[in-house]
Amino acid sequence: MRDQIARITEEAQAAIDAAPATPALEDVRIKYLGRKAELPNLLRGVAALEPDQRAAVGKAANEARRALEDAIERKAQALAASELRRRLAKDRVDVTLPADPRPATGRLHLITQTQREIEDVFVGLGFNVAEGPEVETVYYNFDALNHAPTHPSRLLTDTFYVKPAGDIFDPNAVLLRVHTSPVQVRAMEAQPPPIYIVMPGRVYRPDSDATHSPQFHQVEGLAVDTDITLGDLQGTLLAFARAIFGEERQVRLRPHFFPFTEPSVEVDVSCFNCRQGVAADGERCSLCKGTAWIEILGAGMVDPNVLDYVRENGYDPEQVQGFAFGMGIERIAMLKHGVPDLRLLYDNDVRFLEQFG
Ligand code: 2NM
Repeated sequence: MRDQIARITEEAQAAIDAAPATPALEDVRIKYLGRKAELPNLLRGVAALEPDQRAAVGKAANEARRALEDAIERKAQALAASELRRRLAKDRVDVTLPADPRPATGRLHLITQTQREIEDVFVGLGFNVAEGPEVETVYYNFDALNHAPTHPSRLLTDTFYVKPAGDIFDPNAVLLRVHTSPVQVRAMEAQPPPIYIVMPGRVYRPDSDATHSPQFHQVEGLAVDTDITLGDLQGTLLAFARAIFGEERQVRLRPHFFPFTEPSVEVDVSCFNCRQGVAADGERCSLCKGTAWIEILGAGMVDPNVLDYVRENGYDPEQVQGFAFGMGIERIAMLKHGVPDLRLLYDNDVRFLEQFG
């Protein structure tokens, strides 16, 4: 019986060594240790032996079984490890390979592109860029900008009030700014003249149609120094118009009214789509409606009353004067790129957006 145990052990060990993969090793385990295998059967036969041999043979058989179990476990681990290594090598992916087709890269929204283009023009002329809060007080949005208590844009129907909704004349009442001009007041409070700044940002008015959105974007500008004239305003805006709409452009100033400037003007740029209002096909130009001019912004000389609000900060209206201007970024973008409806800018349809930039 001991010989039999030795022969089975030797044979099983050779089979374990030869097993090439996990399933083959499992077959070996079943063959040598399974319910119908020789060794367990032998163990059952130990009971029939002479009592003086029983213990020794039983011990040898048990040891042989344990040795085979250990050998199979070691081999199983070695096989599992090498099989995992092989699978990892085979499944290797080069994550640095470029995708095919190449995924589309994003781009800045047309409004952001236009805002930055406008900022760049004024930075090139020596202006700084300033930003400020979109939630403002009546003081900064209206009072300090020389808006009379009766000015219509103060009405509940023309401004988004936050609180208190009741008293819209309280200077501390809170609203969504209707223009970026409050930033100019804040900038003048923070810095004495000379000051040359542009203020881009979101503004809010309760209007909604093909040419008005309740939230839109403005860039306003302010220059205050000891010898600023309307001529400086005109030259600055001419440089701006040429940088944005082409070097052949002219500008035209027409009298207008704004609460915070005196005199105030509306500014037109010469049409870049026609000659004297006549389009290339001989028809009346559709962009300027045959007028040869396109309105692009409002401007004027800063009203002394506005400077008086920040007199303590160095803005004595007897000593300094300034010009200011304001434009809608959406309007500039639409004119420059021929966008027919303001809402295209907010629908975020990629077929529209990917045409720019
Ligand atoms: C405009 C038109 C005209 C303007 C004036 C000022 C300030 F603060 F200096 F008084 N800020 N913005 C201004 C003047 C804005 O936008 C159409």
